[in-house]
Amino acid sequence: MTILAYDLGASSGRALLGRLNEGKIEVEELHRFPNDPVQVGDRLQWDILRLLHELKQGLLKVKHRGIKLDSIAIDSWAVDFGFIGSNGELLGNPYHYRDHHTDGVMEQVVEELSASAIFAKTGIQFLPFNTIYQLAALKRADSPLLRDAKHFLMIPDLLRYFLTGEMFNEFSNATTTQLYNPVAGSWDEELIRAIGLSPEWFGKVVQPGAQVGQLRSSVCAELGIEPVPVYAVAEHDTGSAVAAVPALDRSFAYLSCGTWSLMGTEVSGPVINDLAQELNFTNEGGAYGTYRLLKNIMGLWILQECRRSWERAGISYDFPELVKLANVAEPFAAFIDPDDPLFLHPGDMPARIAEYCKRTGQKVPAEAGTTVRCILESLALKYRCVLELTEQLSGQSFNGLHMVGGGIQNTLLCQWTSNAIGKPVWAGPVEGSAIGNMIVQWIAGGKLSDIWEARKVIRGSFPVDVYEPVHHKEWDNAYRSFREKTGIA
Ligand code: ADP
Ligand code: LRH
Repeated sequence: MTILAYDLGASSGRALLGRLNEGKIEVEELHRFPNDPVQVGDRLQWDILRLLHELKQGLLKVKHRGIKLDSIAIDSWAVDFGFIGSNGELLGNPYHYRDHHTDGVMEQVVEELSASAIFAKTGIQFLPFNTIYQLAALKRADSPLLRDAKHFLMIPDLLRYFLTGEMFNEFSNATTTQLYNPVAGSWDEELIRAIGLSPEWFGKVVQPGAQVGQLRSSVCAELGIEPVPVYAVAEHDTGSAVAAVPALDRSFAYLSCGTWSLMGTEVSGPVINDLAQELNFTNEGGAYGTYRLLKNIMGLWILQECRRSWERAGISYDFPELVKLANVAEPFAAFIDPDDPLFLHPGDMPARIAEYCKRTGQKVPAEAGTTVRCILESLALKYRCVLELTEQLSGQSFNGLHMVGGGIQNTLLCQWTSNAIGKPVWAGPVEGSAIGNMIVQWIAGGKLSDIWEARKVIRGSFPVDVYEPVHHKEWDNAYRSFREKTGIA
């Protein structure tokens, strides 16, 4: 049984072939492409049609290899969306969640509706780019999009619609909107109306594992291929990544490490209480009744954006080069809180890091190596902080941390994370989201029985690199100084 998983991250997309052979998963990367947003005037938008084009390139590569697919599924980053009009066509280009049109909107909505009411209904953390605030921003700007909208689709829903002609809202992504009520098990119409939108736009919510169509005839005719069933999976990439964590214990801590760092634990129902709200944890829906009790950490976005700044200045570094420079730079010279709002939007990130360090009375990193060291050490220390909060909130103590995602190729970050938390880090697999996408397709196709069997199979199929903590005393001292400099309590 050969299946295709499309995994679209905020920095790149890929199409991976998956085969299940004698209880082992074999994965082959067929197609990889950049996912570069485009600035149009004041707006930052996704190049959604280019992404569709790349999905088709993946299908052509399958065809040219003479492979017959049993099924296909798509996962992507969360919160972003498009609207379909009455003629079935996409209205406008989806906005990027880092666009400035949401500036100040979360604060206004929270003032009007109250944070505790929104959290009680949704269990979702307050992030300024959540779908609810993006939609409220469009409403407040009297966007023409809202006049013509008939259907609301998240990014994977939208791409799936382009491929199949069928419109569904997938559950895991729907929960990230902060408009879905996980206790009621439906869109929260009251909340949708409260921000001035129409509940009719929000469609039927399907669970990961549901078959949601097949490749439409126009796509098959254009590419010269046969129809293939298309499944819904945990279409939120973080949902797929956590489904692929090769944990043996039912209670485990994870860090999905890519553009974002998502850290938390898996729970069997949403944890909606005062402490979760106070600590700003989220309860995102996952596959097979699981929820992710987690916190967003700004993650390797800061490094990606530094790299882009240096590139603009004519200096090209790849990630391994940057990691090497960090490794030989002065340790613990300066710290940032990666989650400071200063770092959310695209821009001159090295200058912002310098600004942050100046503002907090620290030595200003002067070149690439010291800047990258500051980012990676600060991330590792922030991971310790969020792991402690996860333990506090879930009432558990974890004996180590699972890391998955492209960021685990940064072995220095994995080692420093272990040093910072004083516990082992188990790193793997790199392509967590794509593999999580695949296991739901296999469970739906009857090839695997459930998520726990799937996790065992993943464990037996991919290497897990173990990092044991070293120099923990130094990191412990650094943690104190990190908290002092950044003001993190
Ligand atoms: P996303 O899915 O959010 O687009 P990925 O999971 O692909 O992100 O992870 C991308 C990040 O992984 C990059 O920003 C970079 O920091 C890190 N990375 C990728 N390749 C390497 C490498 N060879 N060495 C070190 N870090 C790497
Ligand atoms: C990671 C991710 C994360 C969301 C963010 C928008 O790719 O899906 O879980 O918070 O992107």
